[in-house]
Amino acid sequence: MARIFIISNRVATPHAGLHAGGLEVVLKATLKNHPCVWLGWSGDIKRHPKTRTVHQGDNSFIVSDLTQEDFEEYYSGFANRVLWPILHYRLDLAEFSRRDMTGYMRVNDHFADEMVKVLKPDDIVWVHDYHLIPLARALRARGLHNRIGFFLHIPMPPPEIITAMPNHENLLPSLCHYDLVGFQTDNDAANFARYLANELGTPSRRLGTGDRVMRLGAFPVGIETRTFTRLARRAVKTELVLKVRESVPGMLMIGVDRLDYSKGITLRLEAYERFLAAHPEWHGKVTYLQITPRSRSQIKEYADMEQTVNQTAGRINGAFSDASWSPVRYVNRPYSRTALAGLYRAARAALVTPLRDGMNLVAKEYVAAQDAADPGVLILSRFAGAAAEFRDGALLVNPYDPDSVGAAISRAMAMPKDERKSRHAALYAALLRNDISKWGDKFLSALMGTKSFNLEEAGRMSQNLPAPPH
Ligand code: GDG
Repeated sequence: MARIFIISNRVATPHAGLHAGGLEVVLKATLKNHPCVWLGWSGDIKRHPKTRTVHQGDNSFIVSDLTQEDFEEYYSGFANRVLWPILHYRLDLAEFSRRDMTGYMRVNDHFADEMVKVLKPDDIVWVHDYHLIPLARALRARGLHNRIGFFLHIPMPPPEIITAMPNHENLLPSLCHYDLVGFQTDNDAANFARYLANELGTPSRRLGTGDRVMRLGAFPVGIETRTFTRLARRAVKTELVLKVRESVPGMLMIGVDRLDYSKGITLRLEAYERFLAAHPEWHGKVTYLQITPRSRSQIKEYADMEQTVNQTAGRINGAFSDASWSPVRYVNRPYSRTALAGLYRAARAALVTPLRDGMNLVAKEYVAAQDAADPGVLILSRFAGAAAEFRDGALLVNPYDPDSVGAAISRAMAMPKDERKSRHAALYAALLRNDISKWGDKFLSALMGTKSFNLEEAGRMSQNLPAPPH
């Protein structure tokens, strides 16, 4: 039987602890549909790295340790100090070094070597995210003929930005070794098509490399909508959520983000500060709960940001609190998915204001969690991928303009129930149109060039592929 062979930087192995990250949420949902192998970094740094396999039901998880050098150059270095900021339009934060890029290529080669040991000729390979852009090239160089797809979870900026990255010409064109390259939105796909046209002179979204054709497409990720709604309905009655409700005078507003500069948390707090300054009538009647698990704390920009967010939250509380109310509750620890679902449902509004985001699942989870009879309001950055699907129901804002975000908070708090209900109905319909249960199969059928996805047929097709050109 053919398998889906997934590879991503991190692997959500069974029994792994709480980890906040959109990619894992998406892949876990996808894994339910087909037998999969999932390979990636174990998260451990070892002097003598090992690779081990865990089996659960039809799925296998293969995790490989990295050395300190790999971690510094591939993960902290090139992936998170060059690709992450640049792909989020932040050239100002990129710190390029050739050494890191060499480490990035070396770890990609290492993953390719590990894959070659276990890959079967009929496996369908699906590579995820910016850590593994050159993997298909490394696999083709090792003689692999399988179908290989790539999905980028984060944005693809316009060529004017990408081309500022030193050595981009050695990295981005390597995406042409995939059979299909998927993006979150049409805008991302169009940006990459324009890059290819400018740099390689390719006229369209289908790019041939010998017998092989590389295609581009948009495959916006979704969530398990109905499952999440059910979870939130139960979770709102749990002790934690009831305690939070009781301890908050008035209405709750929520933000949930990994601690990351792309999420715009400081500017968001400043917008809330403007709202409080402009609307004394809301003092004591709204509390903003910001849940922000730490991520990538070893990287300097992240540690700096933690300080800035702490200071901003402290300043707001210092300026506006009284004995019975603090306007901001800022927590750094992760919560269970159930707790998050219940807190979303208990909140009258969500502030989701990234400066740039591939999609943003928090926006989608917040909508799914609402009580349709008395729903909350989603305040959403126009620069999140989710804005393309949520135009009709969300209050779309420019996160760089704290006054306009402050005005949206005031509008959300005062919004009459009928308007909240009609906006929520539009958002929920958009969620159902693009449920995550369909996402994997949409991508995989596009990868195989078939109308619908059937694993057996895909396995047969995968075996009959012509050898790729060298
Ligand atoms: C990348 C792209 C794209 C957060 N805190 C906790 C927690 N979370 C969960 C959320 C949500 C996920 O983590 C975060 O997903 P996002 O999509 O918002 O953001 P990234 O992690 O940056 O994800 C993004 C995504 O990949 C998928 O393609 O949408 O654009 O950047 O599910 O609920 N989960 C738990 N505790 C927490 O405290 N359990």
